[in-house]
Amino acid sequence: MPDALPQAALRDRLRAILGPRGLLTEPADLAPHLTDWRALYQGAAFALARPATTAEVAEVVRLCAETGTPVTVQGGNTSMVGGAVPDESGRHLILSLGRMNRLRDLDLADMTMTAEAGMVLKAAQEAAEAAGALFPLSLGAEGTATIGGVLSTNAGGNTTVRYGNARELMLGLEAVLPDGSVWNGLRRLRKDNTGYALRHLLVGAEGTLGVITAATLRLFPRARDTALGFCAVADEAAALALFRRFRDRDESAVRAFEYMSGTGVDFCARHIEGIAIPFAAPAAHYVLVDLASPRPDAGLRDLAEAVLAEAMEAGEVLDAVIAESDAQAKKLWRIREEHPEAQKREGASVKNDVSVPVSKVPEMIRRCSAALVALIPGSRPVPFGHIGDGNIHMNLQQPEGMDPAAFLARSHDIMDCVNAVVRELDGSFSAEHGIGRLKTDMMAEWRGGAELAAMQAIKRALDPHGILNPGKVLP
Ligand code: 2HG
Ligand code: ZN
Repeated sequence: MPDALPQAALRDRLRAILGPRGLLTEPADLAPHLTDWRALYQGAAFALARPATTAEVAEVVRLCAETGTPVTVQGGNTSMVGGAVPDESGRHLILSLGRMNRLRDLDLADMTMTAEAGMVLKAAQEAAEAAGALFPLSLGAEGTATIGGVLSTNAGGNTTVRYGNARELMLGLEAVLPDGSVWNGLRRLRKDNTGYALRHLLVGAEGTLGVITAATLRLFPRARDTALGFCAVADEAAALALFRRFRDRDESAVRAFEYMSGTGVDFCARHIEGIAIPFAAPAAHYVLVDLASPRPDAGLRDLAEAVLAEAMEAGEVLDAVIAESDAQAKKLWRIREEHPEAQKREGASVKNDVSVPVSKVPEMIRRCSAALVALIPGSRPVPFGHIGDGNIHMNLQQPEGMDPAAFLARSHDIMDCVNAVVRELDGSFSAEHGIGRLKTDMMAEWRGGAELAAMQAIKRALDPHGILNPGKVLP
């Protein structure tokens, strides 16, 4: 067993490793790192370590392993499931990768870039763009979320339908393992079958198996032709039918395909400045289709017009606008991206980040919505999200006038209600936000038996003292 040290002595040792800029202990400095974006948790920590190099991360983790000190690893702290905040014990050290934000390398011949874990996703996109390439991972929190965070959670977002999740965009990793050893796996190989793929174990492990310090990422040719349509559609099935029309015509051009309910779009128009519904009459269901191609002559606007005309003829699309400029496209995207903020402003809500096979999305939305309203009369389902990859945020807004605390007290009933339907439809209870702290109690039921036993064995083997992100992912 490790030898525990009093916290004052630990702080001194950490300060010796990190210097005064690298270790914060004042309550005001710690405060923003102790709670999550949703304010579900209020944790405590005895210090915040901000290493500037991989060697410093290694020394900090080694010290924590020797002293049995629990470590909460934090990137941009945008987790929706309490994945980046410590528990309430006050025993945790928060390890923030924010200062490790350099671009180490970008290679247009290999179409790769190597970024440190603390680089903000938007900065990574911009670095690729400045070099004339594309790093396609895109999500609402991209202005804050970091490369280490999006890899640790295998983030999805808006472009999964075309480019896959974070895992598919990663070729190699550098990480500090739970004993403080440094693993340099920053290989940029397309083929590398040399034993267990450690890199894939760390992606999606939510910092429980190692601290990702840098990653080699795939780049793509940038878009030279784009078209964006925002459509009112007849129902959920029509939304899916429209997706299939675009996919059948040119799958490679569909960069994003997003669904929104009338309720969510109304919330955005009501609460977010600058957002208006682009149609004369509001609808009950909307779709955003974003097309992109590296070919300047791809004719995507013509494609969008032709497909939308066919879908109107078939009664699937009721009304549609195609953006006339990049500025208008951005404005239409905001209607989708501001859903989380609009839900926050409307009052209390419970999130259900679920996925089902794409073909079953309409049934899932209809059945969950009916079951939720039966469970809590007056509550308002707000399904939205990535219908093109089967991941819908099957969220529920509190009834108007209900006490928010009373509504949130029903969170687990609400999640169970959605999960029961999702399970029958062969789906998953967590599609892209991960398990964090919020969903550990669901793991035994959904992943129990051989699968969970294997995960626990891996955790024990790599982190025998359980110092990295204890209380996250595994029950
Ligand atoms: C999104 O797609 C995020 O905007 C957040 O995954 C979803 O707020 C949510 O439920
Ligand atoms: Zn999402």
